[in-house]
Amino acid sequence: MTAEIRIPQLDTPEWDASMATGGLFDQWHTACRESHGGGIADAGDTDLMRLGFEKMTFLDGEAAEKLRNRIDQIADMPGRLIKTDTDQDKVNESSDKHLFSLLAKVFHPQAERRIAHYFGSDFFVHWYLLSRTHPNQAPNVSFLWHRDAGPPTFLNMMVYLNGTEEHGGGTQFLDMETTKKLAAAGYDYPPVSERLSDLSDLAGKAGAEYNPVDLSLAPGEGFIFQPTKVLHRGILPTQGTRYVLFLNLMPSCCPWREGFRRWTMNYMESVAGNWSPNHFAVLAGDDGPTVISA
Ligand SMILES: O=C(O)CCC(=O)C(=O)O
Ligand SMILES: [Fe+2]
Repeated sequence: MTAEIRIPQLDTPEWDASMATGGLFDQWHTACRESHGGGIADAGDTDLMRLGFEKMTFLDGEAAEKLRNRIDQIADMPGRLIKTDTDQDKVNESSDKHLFSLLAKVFHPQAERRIAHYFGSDFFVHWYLLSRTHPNQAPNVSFLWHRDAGPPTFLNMMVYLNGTEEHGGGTQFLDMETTKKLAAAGYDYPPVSERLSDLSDLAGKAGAEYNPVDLSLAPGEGFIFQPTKVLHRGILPTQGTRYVLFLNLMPSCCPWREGFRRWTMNYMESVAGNWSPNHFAVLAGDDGPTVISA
């Protein structure tokens, strides 16, 4: 491959610009598109492209229940449960075999096609998170309306492992158009302390629709969404624990199965703090773009 990706030194103005449009992450994406050579046009006009989020079934009920039990099982092992101040429990899956077979189920042909269509290239799983959220907690920052920071085009996936009927929680989205109107009215990337749980007043002033759908989900169903382009927020569970698998997806120059082999998937502790250029050279291998570090 001829494409060249130059990684600037961290903590320089060049690095700060790496996530801007046309910056390092976009350059990587362009190189991935080129190496893919097109040929993924059949996903058509999807909710993911039109609205910025899409509901989909990722796992069957049995697989969802198995994973939910696995979270409890890991959480019971000494030293494996990571508690946060908001009572969202997190666990790390240390078995690559388990992770790989889980991903092979989640990325069934329809899901894989949607994602490849969105990126116009292959993709890889940058990080994952297995989480348990207990009811009646004070909302943390993800449970108030926000957009995620990070490179412009990444995707997040959430797979609900137990149904919304069981826990009363969920995730709400506002589509890209509404999100744009609210940004123009001042609700763009508000500081965490100014995030709101209700945007109806602001939407009224902005001439935007405010009708976040509260979508009920069965075990194994979930969302794929553009977190930098759509306002979203978690809804805390009210009557039971909410079990969710999160995946963070980025463009890649090789298929996710190969990417899994090349890139040691991070377990994600802090979403916003995890952006780094570490994956570029690893994913590129000998056959991808040339990655040059400063
Ligand atoms: O926990 C949720 O429902 C929301 C998660 C979220 O904000 C995200 O994945 O970016
Ligand atoms: Fe988010």
